[in-house]
Amino acid sequence: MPPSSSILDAAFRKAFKAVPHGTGRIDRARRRASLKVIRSGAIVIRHLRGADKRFAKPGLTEFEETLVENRFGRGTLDRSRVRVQRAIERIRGMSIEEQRALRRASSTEAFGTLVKRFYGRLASFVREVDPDLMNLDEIGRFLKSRPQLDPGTPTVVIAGFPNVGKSSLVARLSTANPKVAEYPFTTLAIEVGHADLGFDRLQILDTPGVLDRTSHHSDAEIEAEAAVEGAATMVVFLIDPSESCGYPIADQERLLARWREELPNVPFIVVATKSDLVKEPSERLRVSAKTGEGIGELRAEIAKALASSRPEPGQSGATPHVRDI
Ligand SMILES: Nc1nc2c(ncn2[C@@H]2O[C@H](COP(=O)(O)OP(=O)(O)OP(=O)(O)O)[C@@H](O)[C@H]2O)c(=O)[nH]1
Ligand SMILES: [Mg+2]
Repeated sequence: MPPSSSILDAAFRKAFKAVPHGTGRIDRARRRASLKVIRSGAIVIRHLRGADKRFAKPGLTEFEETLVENRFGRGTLDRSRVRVQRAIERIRGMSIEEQRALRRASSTEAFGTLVKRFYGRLASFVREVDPDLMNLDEIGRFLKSRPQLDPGTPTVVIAGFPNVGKSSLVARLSTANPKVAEYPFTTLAIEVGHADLGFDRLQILDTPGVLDRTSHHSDAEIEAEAAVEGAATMVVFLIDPSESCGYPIADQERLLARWREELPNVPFIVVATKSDLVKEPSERLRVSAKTGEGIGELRAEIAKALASSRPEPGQSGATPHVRDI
């Protein structure tokens, strides 16, 4: 059943029950008609506002915004919101116009015709936004199913190709206990862990592996990209030089280069993982989630990067990014 059907059903049912006061037959009939217009319009507006409420002030966090954009397409949410808001305005205007017309009319037939006309136009306005109401409902349910991030807490996103050891590292660094397995795409959705670096509580996000390609992203990859693009205070990017993950170093480096270019303001720490498997030295921090090598240094690097990305006291940069249309 399209959303408009239940909205209109509720509006017409309640409006029908309007009990007018007043003296004289014509006066009562006019008031009854007027009440039907006011009530049905108000009920529809309440429902439309309710559909938009989730997205109204204070708005989505940058992570949610990126997630919705990557998943549903750029502008989809804003277009639907604008159409619903426009429908609200039109219904409000139409209700005022119709009440004016009712005041001028003088027969019960004329009242009946005006109410019928109002109901017809109301129904067509609401049906027009059916696809938008469905969009808003779907996007709302999608966001509800995603992990809730605290936009005020610094967020370290652990990212990289599939199977490079992201979940193993997250388990070392945080309270999270993500699944680790020897095959790629074990992690399919973001998982949130918490850590304490002594001065600050952090959110540490384990993300699904991402392949370096610009189209045909899976839902898991979309989620990881949204975390990197929309939630990260900083990114810890893992490169597996042992290639035991199953992917060549060159491909992993390309993804890193692309993200760095796309996100020039986000600090990246690049880590060479599985150092217990690799003899060669590296200019990058060598870390092993297996033996614990490099974990202390990584914690210190994260703390340093966060301290330098922190805004000066008094600057407003610490407030989470929120936006409304
Ligand atoms: N030898 C060694 N193996 C590791 C290390 N870290 C992870 N592994 C192994 O690498 C495989 C993948 O580890 P995960 O932590 O699941 O990797 P991931 O990057 O989260 O994988 P996806 O979620 O599939 O993207 C598992 O078999 C781990 O045991 C390490 O430091 N040394
Ligand atoms: Mg994983």
